[in-house]
This record gives sequence, C-alpha cells and structure tokens, in this order.
Amino acid sequence: MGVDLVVKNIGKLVTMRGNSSPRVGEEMNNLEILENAYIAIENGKFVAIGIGEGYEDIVSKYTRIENANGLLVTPGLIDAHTHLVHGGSRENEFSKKLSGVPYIEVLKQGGGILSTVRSTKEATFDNLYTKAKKSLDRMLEFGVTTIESKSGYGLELDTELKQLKVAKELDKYHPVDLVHTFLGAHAIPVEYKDNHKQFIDILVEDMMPKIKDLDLAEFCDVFCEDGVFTIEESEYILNKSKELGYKLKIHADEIVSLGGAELSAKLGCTSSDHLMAASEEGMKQMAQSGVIANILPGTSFNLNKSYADARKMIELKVPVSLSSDYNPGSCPSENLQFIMQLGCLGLKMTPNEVLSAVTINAAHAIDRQDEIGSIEVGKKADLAIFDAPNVEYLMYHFGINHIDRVYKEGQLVVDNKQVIYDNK
Ligand code: IZC
Ligand code: ZN
Repeated sequence: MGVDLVVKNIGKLVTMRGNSSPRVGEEMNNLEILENAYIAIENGKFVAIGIGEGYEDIVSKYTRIENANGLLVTPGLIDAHTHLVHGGSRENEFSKKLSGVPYIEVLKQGGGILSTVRSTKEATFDNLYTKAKKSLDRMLEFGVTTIESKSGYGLELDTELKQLKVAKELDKYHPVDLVHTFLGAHAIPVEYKDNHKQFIDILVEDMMPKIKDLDLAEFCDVFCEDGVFTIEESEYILNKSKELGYKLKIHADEIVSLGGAELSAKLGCTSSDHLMAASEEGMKQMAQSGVIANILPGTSFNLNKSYADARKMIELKVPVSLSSDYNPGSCPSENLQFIMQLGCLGLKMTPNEVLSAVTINAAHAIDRQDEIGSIEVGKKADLAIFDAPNVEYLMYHFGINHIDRVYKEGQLVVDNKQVIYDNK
C-alpha cells in the first residue's frame, strides 16, 4: 500500500498543527497558512503535507490526485455542542419570544424544553433517526465532520435511551463522527417540579449507571441555570457522574451569573458552555484549570441576548471554542459557518481566532485532540475545501455556504455542496 490520495494545488492550507495543548491568547490568531500546498492521505489519515509538486516523490500509479484549484483548505470543522436528536420543532413559540417573553419563562409555563420532551417521547426511533440524519447531512454540507450530540429530551430512561441509541446508530452509518453526551439533567419534569431531589436521585442512581454500562455516553452534562438546576444540584450530579467514569460538561452562566464558570474549573470539566454571564473570576479559574470555554453565539443571536465576553477570555488565556448549540429552541440552525461569522460580528473575534475555535480547540472540547482538529501527520484526513480565497473571506461574505468539497477520513463525502456518500 502507498499513498491513496493527494490533494494538490491548495491556494491556502490552514494546518492548525503543532500544539498538543489547546490554543490560548495569541496562539489562536497566529496560524500556519501554507501557500501552493499539497496533502497526502493513506488509509484515511494524513501522511504528508508539503509545498508545490513535492508529492511526486511519494505517489505511485495507484494514487488518486485531486486538484484543489487554488482554494482554501482547513481541517474538517467540529461542532462540539449540539442537541441533534429531538422530535418536533418550536416555531409556535417564536412569536412569543419576539414579543419579549423570556426563554426561561416559556419553560416555566411548561413549554420550551418540556415541549420538545413531549414530541421526543411521541416520536419513534425511525422518526428521530430520519430527522436527525437530515440535520447531520446539512451540517456535513457546511463542512462539519465531527459533532457532539446530547440527549436530554426524555428526562426518563426509555426516551433518553432512544435518543442515545439513535445517535449511536447515526455514528455507525453516517460519515460525520458523533461524540455522545448524557444530558438527563436538562430540565425538571413537571411531575418533580416540587421535588427536585427525587428526580436527581433517579438520574444519578438509575439512569446514569445504566447509560454508562451500555456505553451510550462518554460525557455527562447539566443545564445549570436559574429555574433549572442550581449550582449545588449541578455539583452533586457532576460529581456522581465523575465517579461513574463520565467526563464532564456544563451549560454554565447562560442567562444568570450563578458561578457556573467557577464550578466548571473546580470540577475539571472538559468544557464549560455558553458563559454569556460568566464572571471574570470564573474565567480566570477556567484558564487555570484548562477548561475549554465553548461559546455558542447562535443562541445569543436567536434569543436577542448579549454575547459572551470572548475578548476577555482570550486576554485571560482561556482556550475558546465555538459551537452551534443546534437545538429547536434557542438555535434552530445547523449552519456552523454562520456561527463562525457571528464569532467575528458578535464576539469580536478575529477570523483566525474563529477558525482555531471550530477546529483544534473544538477538538479539545470533546477530548478528540489526538485524532482531529488539525492537518497533521497521523490524524484523520478530515478536510473542508472552501470556495474562498482566504480565511477572512469566509467570515466576511456571510449567510451562504462556502463549501466546495468535504473529505471525511480521506473519502469525498460532499461535492459541489451536496452530500454524495452512500445514503443509508
Ligand atoms: O431545547 O431549549 N439551552 N437547552 C439549554 C436548550 C437551550 C435546548 C432547548
Ligand atoms: Zn445546549
């Protein structure tokens, strides 16, 4: 066996290689960008990266040689926070939100997350699979090659299992790789409204061990928010999940500054997500313990809220990643490129910082930094080819899909903006 594939004539190749720890501060902005580059791939992994016609020495008559036509190439994008698998949609709440009813108020009235819980319970496995697959195809068409996928629309064992099994099945048959998170602590079911303790006991004593035993989730997550799970409840749930062998994530300081950022640092969460209301002290502690700040600007945009203070986080050397938060309530969009544009326009990040945030730092946010997130010998050959001359152009020309082609582990899976894999 030799080199299977060479992609040559890459106008600008953003490698993101060379860092074993997440990029912080200036490192997020200082990128290696090779001009007139090529990439060689063997068995789905990168085996060489170079300039000009250097590949001629390593190819054989069996090597396929493809031309990037002078375009921009980056590592496949990573969306490290999605609520991919769910039933129904919530456009019925859209006018309510537009008229100023807060997100949490809709939840308190029995809508919001609880409305999606009802739709997800009603949906069959096949309904959920078909709907999630359609969204996953869209994500792939925007250049996303790995995502994190959360449960949390069952709030009881059977429906949580149904969601997690749909995600596992998609991981098996779809080119996009999925990383699985149990988010049973996403809301308090109506019947436990006045007895949180009883619900939390079911979560930690029944659901979490069973889901771990079935190997259906690697991470455990909690929606820590005023009116949902308190700081004390979140700490208890996450500590229990750590004992069971889960890695930790938290929805922290999204609406109210409760100290979620501080808690994520104390517990050593892999990522702490949202952080629109995070305190400066919380950010400093996150920087110290190396928690990834996974910022979700699509939610700020959709809920008409303020944006997280990404500039402060970068200044304090908190590693920042960006993700979509794709969900039917606060970010009903699969378009990670639009999220990247909001990274510049809403979060005031530079285009280079944004690209670090959706590649190598997003890989760290899901503990996949050894496999993906950069174009580097030995890593999976996940590539996005953009019909764009440079990184700035991707963020500047907003609201469209810039993708030309996508490769997942060396296989062409999107051509001319359309998925072309064997569609199961
Ligand atoms: O369905 O509203 N923020 N959870 C926490 C969500 C958004 C998802 C939803
Ligand atoms: Zn979320």
